[in-house]
Amino acid sequence: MNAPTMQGLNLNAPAYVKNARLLAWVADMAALCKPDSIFWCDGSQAEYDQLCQQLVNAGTFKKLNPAKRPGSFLACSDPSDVARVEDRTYICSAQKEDAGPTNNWMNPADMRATLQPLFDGCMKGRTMYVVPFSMGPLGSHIAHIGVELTDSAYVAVNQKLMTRMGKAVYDVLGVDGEFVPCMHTVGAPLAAGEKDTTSWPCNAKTKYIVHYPETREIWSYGSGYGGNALLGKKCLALRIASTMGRNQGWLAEHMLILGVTSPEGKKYHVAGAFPSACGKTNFSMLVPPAGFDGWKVTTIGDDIAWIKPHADGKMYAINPEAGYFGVAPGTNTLTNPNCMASLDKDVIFTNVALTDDGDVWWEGMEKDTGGVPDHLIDWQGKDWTPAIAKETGAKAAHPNARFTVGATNNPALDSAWDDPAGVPIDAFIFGGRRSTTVPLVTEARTWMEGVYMAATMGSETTAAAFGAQGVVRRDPFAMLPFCGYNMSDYFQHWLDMEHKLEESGHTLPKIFCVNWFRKDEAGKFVWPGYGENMRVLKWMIDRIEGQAQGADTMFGVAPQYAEITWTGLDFNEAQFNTVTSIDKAAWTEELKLHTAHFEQLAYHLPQGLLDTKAAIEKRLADM
Ligand code: OXD
Ligand code: MN
Repeated sequence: MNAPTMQGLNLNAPAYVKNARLLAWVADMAALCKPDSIFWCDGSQAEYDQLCQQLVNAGTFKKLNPAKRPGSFLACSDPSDVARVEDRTYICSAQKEDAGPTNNWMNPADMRATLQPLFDGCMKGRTMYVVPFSMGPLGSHIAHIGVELTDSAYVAVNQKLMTRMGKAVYDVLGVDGEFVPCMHTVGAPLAAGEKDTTSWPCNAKTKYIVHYPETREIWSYGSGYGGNALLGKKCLALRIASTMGRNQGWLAEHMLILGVTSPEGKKYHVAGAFPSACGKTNFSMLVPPAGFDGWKVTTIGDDIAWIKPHADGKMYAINPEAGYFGVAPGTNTLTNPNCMASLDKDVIFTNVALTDDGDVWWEGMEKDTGGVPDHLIDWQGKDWTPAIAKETGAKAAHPNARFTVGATNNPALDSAWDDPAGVPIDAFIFGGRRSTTVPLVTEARTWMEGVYMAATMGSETTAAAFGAQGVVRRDPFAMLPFCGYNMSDYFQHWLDMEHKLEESGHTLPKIFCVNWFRKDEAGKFVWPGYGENMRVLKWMIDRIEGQAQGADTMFGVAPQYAEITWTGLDFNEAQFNTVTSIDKAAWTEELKLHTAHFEQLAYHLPQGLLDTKAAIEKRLADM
């Protein structure tokens, strides 16, 4: 096919790009955004190296010392562009009720009218990169294709690590295959002859992260950071995919997926939903502690799961991503040795600090090195010393600083991580960050009770999103910022799964609710967390195998002290009671918050959840 041309700009599409709709869309978008040139990414290593060098030349990347961190780079963003912008994120469905009360909404026509002038000429003076990617193993029946048009080379190279990106996608796409069009611009056009005065162009004033679920389009304006810009992740794999899953009978979830293999060689798979920056990456790469000889935990994914019921009676999950975009601060060889090993080479770091010998550093690394460096360049390019930090409180790394790394760097990568069929899920885990109230672990007695636990999950907010931190907000299924449709309809979709699965004789995964973050009266975490979470995972497996009796509580079945494997950990029964206790007064207050939460979600709220709440209230009253 001949490459279409417009306004003197030749599309120059490679001959292997044969999808008519894609070619027409790229031509339309180029006519709208008016880039100086178009670059068709093929996903090769040579191309990655070339773009990284270009980013070094532009000052966006600093090449790290190859003796310390081979193949790795540091980018530091504009201080206004450091996290997802939830208040600028929109679900533009035709009907407001379909976006629901938890999403920002504007009707599609108004939003298109708002965005049109912003995108008109937005790429002037820049290159438009055409980035084809597959979310999920190429050609898997669970996978979907997206194509991102972006004026950010930083986005293109990050997409190479985070997705299956490149030429092979066009083979799957063929002449008339489906793809999700993802438009992205940093929103900083250059006048003729003008050069960038910053190494992180973005639009400090105007940002829009927009989804049209009915037409499956994503339009992102003004930010170059993370989930705002790497559109395969939160925008496609969660917001757009959740609406696709609802229509097609599957689930797109904010969940890690891990494999656990017992010393006898029996393998289990669990999927776990936790709000952003609550340790999903750590949990997915967990190293079993002392006392667990022969147990193995392997990673399938650290952030997102796409889950489909299968004819063999099980739910199968794939990780749509191919890399990790994880929070760096707090990561060290004690909290996550597999992650630290993954970061040895071929990493893009964003907003961490630079050491004097050309390596990276972030808060938490001192636990490995036995102290903090005497001098660093902080994420904003300023000198940083322990004395400055003491005086000003300045962090060397931004609390939401990130690493981007391909999954194949992970020494604990599961052998089935790239299996197009996915892995069968034995249990779902839901967990928030709660310093009080919610016990260490309970198992739902029924699917309905599990959906209730997930639907009412609360969490103290973190730096992953712009805004106040440490405030408890309801984060149902850890999907609050990521559900692409009405949250109550989403609950119903989960409830419908039970019947769909039962009708066809399926085995439902068990559902557990966890909280690693209970604090004592002195404000200290009581549960050691990290690798020690294996003890909780083992109890779950014992429950799956019918080998732990548990104890009935008003909020599910809890472990008895003697049912947890304690070998290698000094954790007495009093401490156990502190993290597992159910306090009547605290739960009376908690249930008031559930009431308020359900009032907000009243439209289409499944009656079964209200009935479950009434049953919990009754059990609480009887306590
Ligand atoms: C993430 C997030 O980046 O949840 O994974 O914010
Ligand atoms: Mn996430």
